[in-house]
Amino acid sequence: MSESLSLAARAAYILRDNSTGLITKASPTLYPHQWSWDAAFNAIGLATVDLPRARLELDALFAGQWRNGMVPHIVFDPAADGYWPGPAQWQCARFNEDAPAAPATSGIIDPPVHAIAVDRILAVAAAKGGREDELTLGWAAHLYPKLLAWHRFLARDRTDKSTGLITLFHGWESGTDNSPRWDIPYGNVLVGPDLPAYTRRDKAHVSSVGQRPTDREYDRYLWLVEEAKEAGYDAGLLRESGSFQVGDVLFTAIYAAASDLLASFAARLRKPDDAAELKDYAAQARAAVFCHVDEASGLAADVDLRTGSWLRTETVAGFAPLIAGGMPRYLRQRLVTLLTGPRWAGHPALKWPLPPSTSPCSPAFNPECYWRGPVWPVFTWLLTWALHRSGEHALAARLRETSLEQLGDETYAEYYHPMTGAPLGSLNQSWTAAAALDWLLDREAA
Ligand code: 2M8
Repeated sequence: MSESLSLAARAAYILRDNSTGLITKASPTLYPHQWSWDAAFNAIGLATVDLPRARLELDALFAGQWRNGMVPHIVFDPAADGYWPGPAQWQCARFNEDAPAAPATSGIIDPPVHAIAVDRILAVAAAKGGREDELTLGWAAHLYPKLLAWHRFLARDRTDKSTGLITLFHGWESGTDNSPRWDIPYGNVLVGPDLPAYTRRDKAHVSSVGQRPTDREYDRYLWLVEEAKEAGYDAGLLRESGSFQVGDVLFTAIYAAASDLLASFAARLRKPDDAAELKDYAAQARAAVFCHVDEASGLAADVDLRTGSWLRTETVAGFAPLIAGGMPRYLRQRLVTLLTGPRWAGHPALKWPLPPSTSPCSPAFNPECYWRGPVWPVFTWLLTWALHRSGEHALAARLRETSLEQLGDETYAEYYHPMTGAPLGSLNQSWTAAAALDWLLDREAA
């Protein structure tokens, strides 16, 4: 079997094995439920091998959408156990009348990559043509109002008026949970004595606990869940009471790109008013990201909304402007040079020239720990997608090929040690397999 075939077969097998028949678990044991942004990436990978399952993946996720348009970061599988905090901790339907009684969900959000996924799925279906193309187009038209409600929710409930950035009330909402980008705002989260007792379940699923966040971090994570419940999962109340409030440049950039794509789809559906509204969201979000580029480093900076300070830690989220798209060429060149240079993918100590989650030059860099240093293939995929979109095809192809080399051990790990190349976190992680499948399709098309 050729190397590509073997990689593809194993990746497809992982996605099949992680399926419950309805959803794809984010990973076999560490994350036995459906995560929102994982589902979107997984659907992209599934589209390459099984279009009906790609469609089902997003349908199942949107079954958990709240009446106010919010797409929760987890839709729980009632048959799965072993993940904490689960439905009993979130109790969303009890605290917020917009939450569905079933399926049970979490009460916070994930980055809005869904319209990006729909766009990719439509492209794969169009290349196939025939009945699958027709079915997929019909499916996307049916999903469209739900996507629009989701984007409207983010514009209405989560856009910060002063910075234009999307506001997050929990680090989990960024998807980059313990990234050092959040160290300062988390330092101001004071855990009260009434934090409920809990037992972590995640540490049992990794080869060393140093790969996961610390217990101190988990206290804060749970504390913020308690705060959110107290506020009835209401963004207006959380703006008054939340002890963690940040403007996230990466989330906002993803929102800009996804709103652009959804606007194009709205135009295709002959909904010019929606298209104009979505274009507006995209333009405002993009402008907010560009306004937060730190002149000295060239990277975009998040904002601690409780103090107004910019958060300048060198994390991969700083490349948000590349993801937002629409950058003037000279600014894009500057970011591309930075991305491939010695502070990032060109750092001499790296096993592969791929961007780690935190720059090895940053004092916060930890090569083994979760979002504090390892390379995340799914994030590299997002960068290759964005680079293609902005015409940087050669670099996108280089990162794709290097990533496929990285995945050559076929462990499909959640993240990798940037210096040794060791697989870390969960093995057989769905979104890593999904990224590989899309890269392989892209390689074939090249
Ligand atoms: C990780 O986050 C969850 C909490 O949401 C966890 O650690 O329990 C993050 O990497 C997040 O981005 C991802 O969506 C999730 C499932 O893969 O795992």
